[in-house]
Amino acid sequence: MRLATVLIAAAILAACGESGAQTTAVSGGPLETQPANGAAYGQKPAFPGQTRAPLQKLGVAFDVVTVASGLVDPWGLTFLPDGRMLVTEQPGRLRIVTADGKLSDPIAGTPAVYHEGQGGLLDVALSPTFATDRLVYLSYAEAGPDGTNGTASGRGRLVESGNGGRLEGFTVIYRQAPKMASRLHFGSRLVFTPKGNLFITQGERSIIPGRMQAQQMDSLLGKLVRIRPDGSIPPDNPYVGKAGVPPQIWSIGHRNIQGAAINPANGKLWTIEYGAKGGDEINEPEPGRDYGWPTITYGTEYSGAKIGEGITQKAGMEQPLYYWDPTNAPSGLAFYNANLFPAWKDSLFFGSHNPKYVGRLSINGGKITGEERIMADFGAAIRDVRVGPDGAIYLLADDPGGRILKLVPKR
Ligand SMILES: [Ca+2]
Repeated sequence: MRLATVLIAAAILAACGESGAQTTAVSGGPLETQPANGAAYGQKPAFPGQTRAPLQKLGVAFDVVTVASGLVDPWGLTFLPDGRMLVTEQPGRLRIVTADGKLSDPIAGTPAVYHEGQGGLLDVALSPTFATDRLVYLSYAEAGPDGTNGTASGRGRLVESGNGGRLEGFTVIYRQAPKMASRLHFGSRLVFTPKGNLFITQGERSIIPGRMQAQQMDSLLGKLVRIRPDGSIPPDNPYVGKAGVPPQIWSIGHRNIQGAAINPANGKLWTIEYGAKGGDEINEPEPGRDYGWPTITYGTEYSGAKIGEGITQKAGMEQPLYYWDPTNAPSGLAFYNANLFPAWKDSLFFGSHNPKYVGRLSINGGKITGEERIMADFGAAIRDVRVGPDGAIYLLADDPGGRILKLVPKR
């Protein structure tokens, strides 16, 4: 009976789908069939459809093309106006990559990074007015005194020369505080809003003193922040003028956000957040809201122990739009709205590290209505997912090949 209902729903979805309905959705029970870690503590979703969406195989045929290789731990990718790419390598290098895969020399003038554990050079983004200002924004892990470190962001003007170039006048525009001695949970993605403000995602540093600060208003740990491009504070940020609260804060209670993108349907930021053993989440973070970590969360500690009181709901704390248990270890997030793959319109893609695949989610009315795994047999952990100007999906493979891959329609 339940299966029949789902199949009817899928048929209606397919019938109502956009012009691109050249494929037939195959749908059924949930994609995820493994037991949830949180089941040991009686965890249940807060609303129907919050987890374990129906498997929805669109059957889109694609080829995986290797665009470039030889990068070391590529982490972030963005496109220059002429179709070339800027790519970060976690050890601390920024390179220009041509559409046919030639790597430039490392761009000079980038900041020194703390390259241990999950630290290093992380995301890269272009100024919304790059055509005139040539500004390139970076996020990275930065060393501090006494073995401490933390997430930072800065910008410099790209000047090309020879087989590379430099970032001129690199200036720090944001520093997470306090810095902590930890190798983990730096975030970090950079996303400009349609109005030109800059979201910086980050983490809570993983160690317990950092984790507990995700709920502490005088700390930037475990917070999503929003600034103006020069580092100043947007006057409509939710905590402007609140004594003792850093005015960069947008929302609180986050664990480690390594994927973020603007939803073209409503212009709002969506984030994908790394959970512990289960509890990876998708959120649409609203200003001044508390996303719960570590007070409420799905899943468990890596040990299997409960996290805090083991609760998943609390008044004043927000529920994720969607969550996974068991985990997928997500990084990179991209809405697909291009024409190269009509059937993938209105899908959300993310990279997964464990297991290794590219996730595709169907979105309908702001809800996750279907889920499939593509490239599950490919064997590469995916660090970043972007949609290119050509409508292809570009992936950074976090594997020994250090590859930029792109998905194009099967020939
Ligand atoms: Ca949460």
